Amino acid sequence: MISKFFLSVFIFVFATQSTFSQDYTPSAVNMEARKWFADARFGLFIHWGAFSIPGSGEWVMNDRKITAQNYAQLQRFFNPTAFDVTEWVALAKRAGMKYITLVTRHHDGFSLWDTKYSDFNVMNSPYDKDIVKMFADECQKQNIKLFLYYSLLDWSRDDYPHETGRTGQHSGRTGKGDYASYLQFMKGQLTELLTNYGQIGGIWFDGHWDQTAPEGESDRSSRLDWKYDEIYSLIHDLQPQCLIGNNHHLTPLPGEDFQMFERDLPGENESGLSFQNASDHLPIEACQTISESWGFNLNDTTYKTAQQLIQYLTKSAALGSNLLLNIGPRPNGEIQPEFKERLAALGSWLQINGESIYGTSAGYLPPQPWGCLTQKDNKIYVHLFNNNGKDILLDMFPYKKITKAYSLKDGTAVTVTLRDGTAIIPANSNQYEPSHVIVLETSDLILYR
Ligand code: H79
Repeated sequence: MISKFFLSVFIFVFATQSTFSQDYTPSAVNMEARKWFADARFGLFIHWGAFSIPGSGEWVMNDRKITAQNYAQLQRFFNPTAFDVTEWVALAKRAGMKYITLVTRHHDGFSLWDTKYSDFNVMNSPYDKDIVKMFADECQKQNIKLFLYYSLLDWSRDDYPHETGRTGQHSGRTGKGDYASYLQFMKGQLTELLTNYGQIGGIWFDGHWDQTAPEGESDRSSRLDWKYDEIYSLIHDLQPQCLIGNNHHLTPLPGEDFQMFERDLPGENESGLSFQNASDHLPIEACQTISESWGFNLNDTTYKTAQQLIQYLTKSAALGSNLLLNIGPRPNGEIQPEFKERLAALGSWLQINGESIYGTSAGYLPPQPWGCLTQKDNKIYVHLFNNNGKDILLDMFPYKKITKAYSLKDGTAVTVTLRDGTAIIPANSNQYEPSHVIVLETSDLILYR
């Protein structure tokens, strides 16, 4: 259990900051930030930038084989006149989200802030405003943490080792890749991001897989030595509380503070990308889209229902994971009404049922066909998705007694019996509505796992 783990670690770990992540000992503030993060459970992912303009998703440059030179034209069109940072941040707040993870530079290389290390940035667009700064200020005002997505892969720069890259092969780059130079560039940009925008909740790296061996080769290791120890110690030296995660689909490496899964919950591999085991000691975050695509896509009109998303959030928590839910706003700065509606529904549900999500740990049983469990202190939260008119059986119930049982939304008592170590919640003749939460208050722990 994460909470138990933190408690024990807090006792033994002091603020020792190692220079190299190989022998990384997280600082006390970093441990505190991990605890905050694991309790937060729900964040907003924002994929937005120059790639939003063509309306074909954030991989458009690669997918349509656009050269870096031609793609650079998008900088002249980036002018999101309808963008209202106050409204975007408020939308996340109303949805019950505790943090925002903003794409600051995706694989196309367009930087959303005032950076001196690349001309391909928002200040050279007609919009001419530092979007990271706008988010940093507004997130502080509305008391929500800001995390920054940062791509390790770059389809536009010559010095990125594109010769060994699996993607971006139609960028028309003729200059030779030079990782020493590219690493300097990334360090410069990360230093800006961690110096000019106040406290940053975390850095979310992506793109490692671009340098891995092709499908079919058993060696999944990187062809490139990314020198993560240098990157990670720079970040932790600048902001020790800043959490580092890397979407490399591997077991977490030294220096990383959380583990992420893309379009999968821990233990699943529906995306075909999630081969890694879930960490038993780091906070975990699953990221997922509301529609199909991450970045704005005109063809993408299939939205998951509010009910599916509520249940995905619940299942994430039941597996001990956060959910980072994505929106890919329109190029003009509008957010699709379909996204807004779903976020509002999640917010309304959390208003009533938030206690069963925030600060909880995984259920003692894994998710079941009827729903799943989360736990906190002496409470077990039973999330009913669909019991199909059948009794709910909680086998190997870890407590001797159930002192109280009730519906979370209105406190109505629920009859639950405990027989031979199985708690039985009888099928309700009125059939519970989807995502109904029943609280079981317990005493006398039998086993804790
Ligand atoms: O930012 C979003 C995506 O753009 C980015 N991560 C999320 C959060 C992302 N998209 N795809 N991926 C990460 C991984 C993609 C891997 C693959 Fe491939 C691309 C599988 C097949 C093509 C490169 C080539 C890696 C394996 C083969």
